[in-house]
Amino acid sequence: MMETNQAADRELLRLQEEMEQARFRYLYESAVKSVMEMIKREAAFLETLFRREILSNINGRVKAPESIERKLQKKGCAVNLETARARLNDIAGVRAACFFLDDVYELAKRLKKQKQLRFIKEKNYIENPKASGYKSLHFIVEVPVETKNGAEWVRVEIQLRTLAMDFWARLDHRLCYKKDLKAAKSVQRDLRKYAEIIARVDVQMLSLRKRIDAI
Ligand code: 0O2
Repeated sequence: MMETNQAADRELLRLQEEMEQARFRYLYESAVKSVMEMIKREAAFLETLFRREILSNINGRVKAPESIERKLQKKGCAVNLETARARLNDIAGVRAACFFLDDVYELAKRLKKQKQLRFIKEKNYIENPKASGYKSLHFIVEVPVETKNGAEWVRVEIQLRTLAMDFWARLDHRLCYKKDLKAAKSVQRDLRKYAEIIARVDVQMLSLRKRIDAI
């Protein structure tokens, strides 16, 4: 048991060292920055077009070595950077929240027109929420990062959602996500119920905005 723990510690240490390498940091930090700038630019375009604020908040990150280790172990993969780059789609991640539901889709439409993005995969957890109640629109994209050998396409996970969905997801993340609460059925049930309540309010706020727009 002790030997297993020591081997896992060594793997994590090596992963941390690999992730500290300048080339890796440059590629993934540039990819995050580039996608964030693109989203902000497209949101600004929509703000001018619709004359209202679109983007509530946006953030980006390169996944921490401990989270990469956990995810690789969950998938039954070896813990090293090469496997992580091959098997994980979200080493680089950008999350953006819009005030209203229709703006999430408008923003997604604008992003799909970007020549600088290759769309690899789409998961619509707004239409098909996760069992937890989680709602969000996910895209796996690739974005070019300039290197001395030409452009390298780096994968980034984009999560787009409303401010209300973001509120639920952030609280869930703090309270439950990744904790083993499988036994606590009532916690799961309540979280799902609150996600549904929030979703109803989201739709009502959108129809209120449309009524106000029409006045
Ligand atoms: P963290 O800490 O947020 O980064 P894939 O290989 O893309 O098919 P993956 O990566 O499991 O499979 O993709 P999935 O399930 O589409 O999206 C995973 C991410 O969505 C998570 O990343 C969370 O950010 C978010 N997410 C999914 N389910 C929930 C949930 O129930 N609650 C909350 N709060 N967030 C959720 P990570 O790496 O798990 O976590």
